Amino acid sequence: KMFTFGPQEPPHLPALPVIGSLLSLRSPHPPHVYLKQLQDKYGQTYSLMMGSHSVIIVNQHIHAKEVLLKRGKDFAGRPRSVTTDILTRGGKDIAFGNYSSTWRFHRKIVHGALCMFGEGSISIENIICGEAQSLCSILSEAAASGRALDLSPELTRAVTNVICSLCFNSSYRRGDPEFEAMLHYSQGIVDTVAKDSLVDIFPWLQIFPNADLRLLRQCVSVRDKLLQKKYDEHKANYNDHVQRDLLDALLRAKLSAENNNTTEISVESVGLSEDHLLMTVGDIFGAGVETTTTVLKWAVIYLIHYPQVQRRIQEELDSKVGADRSPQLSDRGRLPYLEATIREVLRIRPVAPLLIPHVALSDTSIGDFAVRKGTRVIINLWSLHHDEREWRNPELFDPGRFLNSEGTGMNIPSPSYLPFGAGLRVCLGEALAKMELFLFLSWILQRFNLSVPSGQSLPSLEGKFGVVLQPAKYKVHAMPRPGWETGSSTWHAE
Ligand code: HEM
Ligand code: PLO
Repeated sequence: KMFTFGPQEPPHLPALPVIGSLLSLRSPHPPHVYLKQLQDKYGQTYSLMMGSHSVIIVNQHIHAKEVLLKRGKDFAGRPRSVTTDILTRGGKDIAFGNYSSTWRFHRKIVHGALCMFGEGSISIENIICGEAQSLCSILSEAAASGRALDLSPELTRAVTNVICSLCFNSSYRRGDPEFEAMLHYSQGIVDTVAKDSLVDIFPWLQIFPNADLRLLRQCVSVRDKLLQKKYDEHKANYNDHVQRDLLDALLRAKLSAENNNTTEISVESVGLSEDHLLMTVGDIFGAGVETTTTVLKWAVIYLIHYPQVQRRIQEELDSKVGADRSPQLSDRGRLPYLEATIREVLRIRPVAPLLIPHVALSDTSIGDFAVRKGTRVIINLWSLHHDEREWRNPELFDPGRFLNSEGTGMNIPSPSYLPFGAGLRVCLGEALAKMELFLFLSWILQRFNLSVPSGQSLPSLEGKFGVVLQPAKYKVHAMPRPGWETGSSTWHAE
């Protein structure tokens, strides 16, 4: 490819000295914060070496949109890493799999399966509302006995059951041992996966490759057994005329490919091997659980820190929905303040602060900078969402910034906002996640006031960096609002 501009490379961090200084630096900051700070010295877009790989860090929205949208196809690749290869059997999934016809095909199947649920008789909305109902009953029970609750396992189970319905047409009861095992392996994976690509320049991540790899392998093997079990059950009960869930949709594609082509090789080459199916459904299941749960946990933390925000959402709910029925998806347009709050949570604590690394598939460019094929590109979403030039008081939690001046509708305050990414690699679950966030939060806030248990300090706003940015553990006191005291939550919904 010819460049019409000078073949100028982005400013580069001095390789050895930086590693040297980083080694002696025990930064208290997580990678996304530190990479944001480095732009003061090197500019908004700069490059550095991670081990033997050249990596470009993008900290501003114009370059980010060039990478994701304008030259999206040039940057649609994914790098391989030891840990993601363990998780995905060498990239046979969607999120960590490189750009290929297989990848495109699997995205299409998942997309189609998710759309199907929008219309079907058991719509996503019904599934989510069913889970919101049982979540609220558990909060009521805890409230009646005056207990403060760690919401995390309850939120996780509600969210898991939604994605479990979509993927496997199944769900978990409280205390189900398979669910407990899932909680455990998934946390082990979140704590270890995808860290290896950063560890070269962030020695304070304190990864001990062997201990971490052992934990990862062990967790992945538990997960794989669960996936295999679901797969075998579905295969045994498969019926060409009834598509119950995502796994059925994937099986149907596989079986129809097998009928058209007699050789095993062709099924492998279009990416419909058993491995590919397992890894794709594993991605959707994993992403479906960890992302939405994390956002809900952050949302509750901010609602506890900002009781005035909570009250305003409740006033909006009281006047637009009332107390005689539960919120439904069609209320979304009438609850702009809740919508604005969700957007602000996704801004201030992005689920994936560095997205997933991208790779240049050919020689290309970002702005005036030349980029060689094979270069890795990290979009620092944290920088975009906390850019002082784009956001007034970026550290301040202020849902009002997403409202128009009358407070009646939404406002886009800055183009520097990409919580779900953009372009070819845009999140596949955006619509689902938004439905869940809206319904779970509206159901909870219609019925309860959330606060910190008496005598305890406010939950930390500090995130723990990993493949998702998780909050620390905390407890909540859920107090039924007038009219929603014990028992009445089930009354109203009927
Ligand atoms: C990818 C955000 C929920 C499935 C991504 C990416 C982000 C993101 C930032 C990476 C984009 C990139 O690398 O350029 C979020 C947020 C969520 C959420 C903020 C919740 C609020 C979900 C859910 C699902 C899902 C519920 C499953 C249904 C995926 C998949 C990818 C992805 C499969 C990989 C796409 C690819 O590489 O082609 N998401 N996500 N996400 N997300 Fe989500
Ligand atoms: C979460 C732990 C699961 O056990 C496995 C898994 C699969 C897909 C991953 C997800 C984890 C974390 C969040 C990811 C998702 C794919 C897309 C999503 C990385 C590791 C995001 C936010 O990009």
